[in-house]
Amino acid sequence: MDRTAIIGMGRTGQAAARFLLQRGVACEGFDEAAVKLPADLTMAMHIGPLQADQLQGFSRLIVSPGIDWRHPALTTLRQAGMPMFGDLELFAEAYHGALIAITGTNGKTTTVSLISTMLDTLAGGIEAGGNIGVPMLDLLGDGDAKRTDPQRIVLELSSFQLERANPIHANWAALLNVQPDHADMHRDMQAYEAAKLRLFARQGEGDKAMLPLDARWRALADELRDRGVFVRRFGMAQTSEADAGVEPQHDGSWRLFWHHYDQAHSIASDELPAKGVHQHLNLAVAAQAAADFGVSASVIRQSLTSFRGLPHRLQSLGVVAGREWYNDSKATNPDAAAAALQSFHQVIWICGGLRKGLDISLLRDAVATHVEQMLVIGKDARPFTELAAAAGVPCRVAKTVEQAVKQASHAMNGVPVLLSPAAASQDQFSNYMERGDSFAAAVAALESA
Ligand code: UMA
Repeated sequence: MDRTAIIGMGRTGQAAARFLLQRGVACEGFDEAAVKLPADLTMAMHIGPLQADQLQGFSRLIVSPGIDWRHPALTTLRQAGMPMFGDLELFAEAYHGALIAITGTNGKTTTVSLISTMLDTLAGGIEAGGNIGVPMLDLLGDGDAKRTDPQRIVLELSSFQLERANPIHANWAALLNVQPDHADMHRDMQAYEAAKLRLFARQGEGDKAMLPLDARWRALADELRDRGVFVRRFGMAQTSEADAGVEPQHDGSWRLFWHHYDQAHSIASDELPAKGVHQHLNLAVAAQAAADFGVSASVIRQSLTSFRGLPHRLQSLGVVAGREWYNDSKATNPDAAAAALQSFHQVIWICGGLRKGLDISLLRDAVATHVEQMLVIGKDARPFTELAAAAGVPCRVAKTVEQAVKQASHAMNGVPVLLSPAAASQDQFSNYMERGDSFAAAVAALESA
């Protein structure tokens, strides 16, 4: 009998189990930590370190994205020929509607959220899922036609999801950027990039691909064009040089633009509540996707001017104790923090956490130019104090978010404070959201102090 082992019983594993059980496939769950399954899910569970031996009798494995693909037990089984995939493989086999897929190191969730908002105004709407937090298999019907599949789906795809599926077919696919991240989970930067580029491997005639304008992606753009893909480019450019992006103006501001066929549409940066060029580039990609699916310019404009940005992404917490506070806890890698720092003239920067093997020295110039003072949180402060010394910026080790907020509030001038850690949160928190919430609570506590 066909039996599937589901490795990792978090959100992805539970959705995969539900999906397979609804379709009559026998499955058992494996997790290295104790997991409490929801009442609607009844299945055999195995808790404890993953061992190749105990998985040998299964016909295939479905592996959650957070489990290292190079886990010794998985490597042994793969070498022995065991079929092994992630949830994206099951999704791609089952879904036949219109698929928009977004990948990249930074900015995916913002882009997917806005695409979802804009395309939801069309008849038939759209559903959003994947790395954004809703398991993609939860978006699909229940297998016996009582609930049908959505007409359109937009997926946020991580390198972990892409690497563990055969190449999928997306009708509209975008790569936002590839910047150093997850060095602890991929063999090297090439492997990380290769995982992301799998997104385009099955695109062809009639599909659209959106790529950054930099020369680095020119060869890929040419290759896709040769296969008949309609290639769009985005970046900081004149409207005549790119399909979408931000166009710098003489006064230092910029205009976000996108195209509807040959006609350029644009909107001034100061009309957009979300802050930062890097966010506006993501918004421009979303606008282009929406235009390509037939959303009118007026609806796109309305969505852009009412989009305040997502929590934990350069999110203003308002003026408290005489200065503005920004929560950018989602900046879990150096490039994300660099983009945030560049959005300010001068800032008090709260940073630090779990470095995931990433090199933070690339932040030196941004720190030297935009940071007045550094306050370091997290268990291993050393790389950050060394960065401060290299950039010539005063630095204190605050250890906790609460201490950092207290120390920042004592700074003499009204310079804004930015939490943009350039590191993951798991040394002190369960995730970046909990870290951002602690920051917001500590800032709010200043008001009552
Ligand atoms: N587990 C093990 N052994 C391990 C690691 C994990 O047994 O070595 C178990 C854990 O005990 C847990 C389960 O596996 O029970 C967790 O699985 P998971 O980490 O894959 O988490 P899910 O809850 O399935 O969430 C995943 C994504 N998580 C990761 O990719 C790490 C979520 O993205 C995603 O929203 C969700 O699927 C739905 O699609 C989060 C994320 O941090 C937001 N993504 C990374 C990022 O954005 O940087 C890629």
